[in-house]
Amino acid sequence: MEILQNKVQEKLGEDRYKHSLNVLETALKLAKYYNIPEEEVQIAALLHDYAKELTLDEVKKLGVEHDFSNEDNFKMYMNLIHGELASLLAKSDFGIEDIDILNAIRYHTTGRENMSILEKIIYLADVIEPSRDFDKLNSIREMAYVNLDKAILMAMDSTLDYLIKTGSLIHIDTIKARNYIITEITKRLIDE
Ligand code: DGI
Ligand code: FE
Ligand code: FE
Repeated sequence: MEILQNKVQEKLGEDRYKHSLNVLETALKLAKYYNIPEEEVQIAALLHDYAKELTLDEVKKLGVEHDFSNEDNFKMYMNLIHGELASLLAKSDFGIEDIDILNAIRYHTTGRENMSILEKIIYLADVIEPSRDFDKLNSIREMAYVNLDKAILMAMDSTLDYLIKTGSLIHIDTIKARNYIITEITKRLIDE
């Protein structure tokens, strides 16, 4: 794990490395609370943003193609695909084969339908780690230890608010993930 941590430190600027350690710390707390094995959480948390500072050439080499014709496009797509890129690198550079870990890394930005507990923990830890600061964050932090799905829905709503305010394109996985969680929450209300 130390080797992994050092490689992440080499690859990322200081702030993003600190963010990764914060996500690690937050994810481990959630993992303990929800009885998830530590090792998977550690790997996924440390690597989730591993690809975020890749250059255009490095992204092209990994074979993930989008319209990178200008700087703004590249930035937007990097926001959306750095999870996918990191999951590719987790496999090729670190030999990670565990599909749950790879999915947690891959879908940490948008979420997706039917997320595993590991995926949910990484998604949420990324949003609520101690250096984050936005409206409603404290209520999401509290909800994280009451109802994981409800906390994720709140986090998704905040992200959507932000995306709408900034006129951003909304990824279909973001919508699908939110619809799925709402359905789950509603189902559980009916079951109870
Ligand atoms: O990598 P981080 O900054 O730790 O966090 P992240 O991977 O959750 O999110 C990266 C950025 O992606 C953040 O500014 C929000 C944005 N994002 C999340 N969902 C969508 C999105 N951007 C667009 N355009 N569409 C989405 O659906
Ligand atoms: Fe990220
Ligand atoms: Fe992150």
